[in-house]
Amino acid sequence: MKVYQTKEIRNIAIVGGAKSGKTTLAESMLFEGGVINRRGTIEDKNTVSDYRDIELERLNSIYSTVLYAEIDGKKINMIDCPGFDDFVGEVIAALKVTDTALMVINAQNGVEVGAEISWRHASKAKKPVIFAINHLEHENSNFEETLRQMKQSFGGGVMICQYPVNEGLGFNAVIDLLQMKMLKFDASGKTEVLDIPASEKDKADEMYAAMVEELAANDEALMEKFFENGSLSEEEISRGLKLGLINRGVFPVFCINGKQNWGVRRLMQFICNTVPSPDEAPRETFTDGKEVTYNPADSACAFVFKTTFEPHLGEMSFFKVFAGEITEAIDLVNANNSSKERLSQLFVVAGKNRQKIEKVVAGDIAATIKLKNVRTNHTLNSPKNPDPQITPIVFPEPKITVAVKAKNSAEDEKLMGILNDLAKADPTLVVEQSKELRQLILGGQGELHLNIQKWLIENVNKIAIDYLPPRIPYRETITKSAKSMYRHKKQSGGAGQFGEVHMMIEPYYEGMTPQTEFPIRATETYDLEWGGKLVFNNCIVGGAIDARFMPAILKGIMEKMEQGPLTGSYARDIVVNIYDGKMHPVDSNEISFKLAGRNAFKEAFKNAGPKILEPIYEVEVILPEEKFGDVMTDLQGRRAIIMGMDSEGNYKKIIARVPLAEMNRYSTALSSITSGRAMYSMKFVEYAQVPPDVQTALLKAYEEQEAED
Ligand SMILES: Nc1nc2c(ncn2[C@@H]2O[C@H](COP(=O)(O)OP(=O)(O)O)[C@@H](O)[C@H]2O)c(=O)[nH]1
Ligand SMILES: [Mg+2]
Repeated sequence: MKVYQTKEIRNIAIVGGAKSGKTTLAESMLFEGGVINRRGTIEDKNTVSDYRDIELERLNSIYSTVLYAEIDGKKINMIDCPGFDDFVGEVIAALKVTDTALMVINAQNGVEVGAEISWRHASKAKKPVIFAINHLEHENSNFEETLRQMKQSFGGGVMICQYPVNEGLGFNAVIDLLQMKMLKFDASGKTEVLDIPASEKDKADEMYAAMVEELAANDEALMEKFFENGSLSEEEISRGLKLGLINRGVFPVFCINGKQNWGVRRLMQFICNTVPSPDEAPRETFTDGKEVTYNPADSACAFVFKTTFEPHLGEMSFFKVFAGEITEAIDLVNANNSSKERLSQLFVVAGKNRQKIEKVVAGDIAATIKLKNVRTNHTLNSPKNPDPQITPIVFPEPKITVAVKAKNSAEDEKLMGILNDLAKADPTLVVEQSKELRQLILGGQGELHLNIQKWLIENVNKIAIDYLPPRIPYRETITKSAKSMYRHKKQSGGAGQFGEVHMMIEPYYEGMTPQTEFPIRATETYDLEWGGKLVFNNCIVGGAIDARFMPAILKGIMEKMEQGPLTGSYARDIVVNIYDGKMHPVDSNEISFKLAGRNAFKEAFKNAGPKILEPIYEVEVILPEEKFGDVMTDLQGRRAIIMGMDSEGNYKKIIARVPLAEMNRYSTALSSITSGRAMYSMKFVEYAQVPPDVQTALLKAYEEQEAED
């Protein structure tokens, strides 16, 4: 393959709702781009993009696939993205390294939630967007309505560049306003370029005028020309489109049929001629705020956006070159961990097909294998300029967690290794061996996301596993003050043990006034690892307990804080005042005071109005308006407190505070209520007391569990 220069490269993320036709369009683009000489289909399980076992099994893209096509002296790098929200991490990573999003919209369904989601991410990444409308040959396809929804969801910049002539059954022609020609397609995938027929002339003229005016409105210089001449030249239109794309004022719309390969070459030509090359598009930045250069003469800088494990090859890293050139056998430094790397082999990749290449220049996308110490989000630099880091991709936090267990516990360790590899390839998976919950926790973006991992672990790695609900990280605290005393005494043969502690405990809160019943001689405040505080006051007068025993008393209390008296959960937000006690001249020692401290604390805790606290999350749900009532009812059944509501286009937003214990399987419930048209995110906000009935149930469950153990 020839070495493409920055200006000859286009990087496109193919995004949109699940099943809209992205992978099928990519297949036709590969065919037109000379990568394959026969087009596969989803149904025949032979597309280049959906080649992994799990994708063939499900007839769906699960991972993004890096592809390329060569056409008209240009190279189009494409990343075909999955459409389900569960795999949104792949979309976010793809948008990071591509310069334009190509969104596929199914004219039967209009704007689907997957399109809304991709739009949001493209907007966040400030990427130009072009639209390809397909499925126009169906009886119930509706171009006008689809367009109306697009304008409503994506704004007035949505601009028709092509419209269908004979939409519905028998569809085979579009008017191309940029060429002012009719494109007629036939079953073999051939395209005839014809003059616009008389019957379409008026409509085409009118739409053309509207398009030109919109373009002019997007740029002052063009507006002047437009007023001068009453129209724009072809060259001015092209310039206007490019400008409009770059400043996200114009979002051109094309018509395609990926399955029949209709309109695909034309779309690719538009991409070659008008879509910005990497150096023309909005620029990515380094962590210090500087923009990337794309200068091939600068020292090399590449950013890894995707890591996969390929059969027979091992770990594969996909990267975009942000400056300089990357050649085979180049030495690089990892800016994130200073490790030295040598690139052994360099590939351009189209799905499972790879082609070796000697060199790629700034703006291009390529892959390499067997790097030593590189993960997604790392920047690799020439040793001449080793430090700059590209701002990392921000992956979403997990929305759903499960506890994972190997059916055969002998395989637990192996399972941990596999999970870590999965998380390396998919940064939206989070694996944690939780000491607190005593479970191996896997977090992901939704039930489908986690089920896919289960399938992989069971079918590829051959380990049978169970998913269990994760335990809830409850906390314990007190609501009023209480006193206690405990004497630890053991005098049966040998050295004895003696320690007596009197304490008063009180609830801690920010800005509280210290108690005045006992003089506080020394105070220590501990920020607890699990949140909240412990304040430890030494109020001993007259040497009732030696200062040297204080740390032992504190240790005893800490032990009980770590395994709270009510349910064994962490305790928090407590002030302990040690105000009296007794020592024995011979038998007192640290262990005695530790035990006395622990037991006194346990006693006092019981009488101090103890309460169980549960984690509360702020949940943001975006849902179609007509499902508002159902979603609210479901939330109320989850002890939710509604904090706010809002409208976004056809969508409503609900913000609620919900106990984590009630969020189990929420993604599934929400998906079934809204037919998959809603999305949600959640983040921890605070700990709050559980209602009395919940507390009673938790205490009972703990007692039963203790009895069992
Ligand atoms: N009739 C028709 N079917 C299409 C078209 N594009 C895709 N399909 C079919 O729609 C389904 C989903 O396509 P796919 O490419 O997997 O969609 P993706 O999930 O967006 O990648 C498959 O059954 C395709 O064969 C099209 O332009 N016309
Ligand atoms: Mg797909």
